[in-house]
Amino acid sequence: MRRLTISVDNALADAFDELVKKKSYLNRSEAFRDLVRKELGDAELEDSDSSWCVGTLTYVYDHHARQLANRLTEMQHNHHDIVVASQHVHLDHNNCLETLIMRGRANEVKACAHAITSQTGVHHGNLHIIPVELSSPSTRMATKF
Ligand code: NI
Repeated sequence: MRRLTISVDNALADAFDELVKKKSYLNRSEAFRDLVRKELGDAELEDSDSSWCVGTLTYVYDHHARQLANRLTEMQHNHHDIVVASQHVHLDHNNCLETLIMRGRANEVKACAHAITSQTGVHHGNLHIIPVELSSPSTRMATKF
C-alpha cells in the first residue's frame, strides 16, 4: 500500500469529512478508495462497452397497465442470458416493484435495461452497473432446453 498526500481547499475538505461521516466510513482513506474505485469503474465501462459487468435494475410499474406485466416477463425470458434473477414485490393495489440481477457485457446489459424501463407504465427505472472481471465468461447459460 502506498501513502498519498493530497491538498484540497477548506470547503472541499469539510464537504469530504461530512461525506465520510454521513456514509459511515471508518476513515477518510476508505472513503477516498471507494470514490476512486467508482470513478475508475465508470471510466472503464465508458471506455469499453463490451466489458463484463453485473448490474441491478430496479423499477416500479403499474400492475394494471394493459399487458405490461406479461410484456415485462416476456422481455426477461427473451434475455434469460442477461437477466439471471428477479424479485417482485406487490407494493399496493396498483404498483409493483421489481429488481433484476443482470450479468453480461455492459452494452448488452444497458440495452436490456433500457428496453425494460422505456416501456409505458414503468417508472423510476435505475440501473446500477458494477464492472467485474469474470474468470470464465463462458459460464453463461449454454443449456439447451
Ligand atoms: Ni405485483
